[in-house]
Amino acid sequence: MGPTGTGKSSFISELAPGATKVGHSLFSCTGDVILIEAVIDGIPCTLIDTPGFDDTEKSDTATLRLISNYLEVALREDHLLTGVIYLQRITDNRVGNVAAKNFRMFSKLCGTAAMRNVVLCTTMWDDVEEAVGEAREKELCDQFWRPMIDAGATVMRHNGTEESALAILRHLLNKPTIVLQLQDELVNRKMKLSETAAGREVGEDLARMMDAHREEMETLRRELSTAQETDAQAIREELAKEEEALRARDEELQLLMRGREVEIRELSRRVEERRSSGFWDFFKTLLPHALQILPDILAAGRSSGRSSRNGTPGRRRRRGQGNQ
Ligand SMILES: Nc1nc2c(ncn2[C@@H]2O[C@H](COP(=O)(O)OP(=O)(O)O)[C@@H](O)[C@H]2O)c(=O)[nH]1
Ligand SMILES: [Mg+2]
Repeated sequence: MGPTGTGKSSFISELAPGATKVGHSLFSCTGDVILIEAVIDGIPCTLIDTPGFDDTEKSDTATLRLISNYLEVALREDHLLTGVIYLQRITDNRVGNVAAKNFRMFSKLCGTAAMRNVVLCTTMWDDVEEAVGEAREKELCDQFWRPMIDAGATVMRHNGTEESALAILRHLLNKPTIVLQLQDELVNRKMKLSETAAGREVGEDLARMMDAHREEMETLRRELSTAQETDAQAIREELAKEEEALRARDEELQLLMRGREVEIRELSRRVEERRSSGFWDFFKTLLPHALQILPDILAAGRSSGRSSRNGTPGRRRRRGQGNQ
């Protein structure tokens, strides 16, 4: 998770080369929660790419609905999460509004109980002087990220290489699975999305923005009542813009309140479809790995009879370029 442009899809591509092109999306008609199968140290994994809460195409409500639909179905289907990675660019010289909002949403979504399975990860280290990056990282750890670190989250760096992406995955892979706060609220406590901590955050943001639009419209109406005809047209245009913005926020609020039963049913159906074609998917996922370890298996076969620790099929081998 994390704001747009922090390197989420690139991170996944390091682990599953070409994945963003061949990524298996359950959600092609609804957007951007994308599941990518990969094999890490011989363990089949699903990497989940999510949109940030700053998408130019989608409102925060739409983004939250996408993510919560996925999380709800995943828990219902017993597809539990092992870890969550939050990305932040180390090249950003301060935590701006966008990053702050994304981090707020992230913490409301995860909840403190899941923090031991969270990695707070800085990216783009190749684009910053080490000393500058270190000072920023310290500031993040001392201030912004402090509560999550205190609750058990780990801070790691990703320098854009496969090795560093793998190190982060390995840190998470063997942990016990977790249920995120949003999953617990939606599935176990049967809350509506608007009642969850993440939903309330988006709702409060919307309410604040709607108040600001109403106040601005009030001011413009007062100005209009005393304005000369020469200024009146410009004021009316501004008023129309504010009205339109207020209507858009109101629609977003309605979307936040709206039930998700139809979307959840549709998503569950697709998960079921995917499961029934699961053998082929699983086979396709394992195939590159199987080809990679084949020479080891053959070598182990040839030397069978001799004691052969070397024959352990490639557990720590790196993915070769030929697998893309
Ligand atoms: N310099 C540098 N650029 C990166 C790195 N990771 C990603 N990028 C670039 O940052 C941009 C955004 O990356 P992307 O993976 O699409 O981010 P997302 O929006 O979070 O999925 C792309 O142009 C990437 O090529 C990195 O480690 N170093
Ligand atoms: Mg992306």
